[in-house]
Amino acid sequence: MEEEQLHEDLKVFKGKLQPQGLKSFITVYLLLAFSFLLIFTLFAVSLSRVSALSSKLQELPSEQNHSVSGRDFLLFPCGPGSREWEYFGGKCYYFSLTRMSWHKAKAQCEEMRSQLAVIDSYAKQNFAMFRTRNERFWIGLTDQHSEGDWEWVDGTDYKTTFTFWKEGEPNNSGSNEDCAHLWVSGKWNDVYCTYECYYICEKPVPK
Ligand SMILES: [Ca+2]
Ligand SMILES: [Ca+2]
Repeated sequence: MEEEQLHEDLKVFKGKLQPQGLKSFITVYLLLAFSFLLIFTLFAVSLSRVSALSSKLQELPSEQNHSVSGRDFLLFPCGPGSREWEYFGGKCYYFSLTRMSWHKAKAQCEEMRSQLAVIDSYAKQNFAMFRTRNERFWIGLTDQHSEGDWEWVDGTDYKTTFTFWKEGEPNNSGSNEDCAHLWVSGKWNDVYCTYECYYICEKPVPK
């Protein structure tokens, strides 16, 4: 009898214990699931932050490059790859180191995607004069097509534009002087076109 009673009590005890055990198991399971979810969420957030930081880091060199090119533009507005070109008044100028005839100089400038300089203002004359002191330099001015009718190579109207001829020039000496250059004083002189002297090329600032 006592044994039967013991079995009965055990059944009652198990019956009471089982739902509580199940509850605990579900609670633990839910806690675990919640923890996994939390860890996963934290991991995902961290990953997205790392990814954002990495893309920002990738942007940094390009910003740096931009500032370098900006600095280069300030130092070399005519392009860091062509430092022999000098900037003045929104244009770039090349002062040659070799001497040649006017036509060869004209072709040489064109080969460098430029033209013989058109001195159309006193400011530009001053700039050119300062750079060419004591040497002769061709400019883009000729009367080869019609004696006395001076023409700028870019079609700038000669008659209404600035001039800076040396006293007594142009004199077409020997009836053979059809090309203009800056004389040693910086003032203009007409001379025969096959004369060999330095030359000034001019081009817009590269974009
Ligand atoms: Ca002439
Ligand atoms: Ca002359």
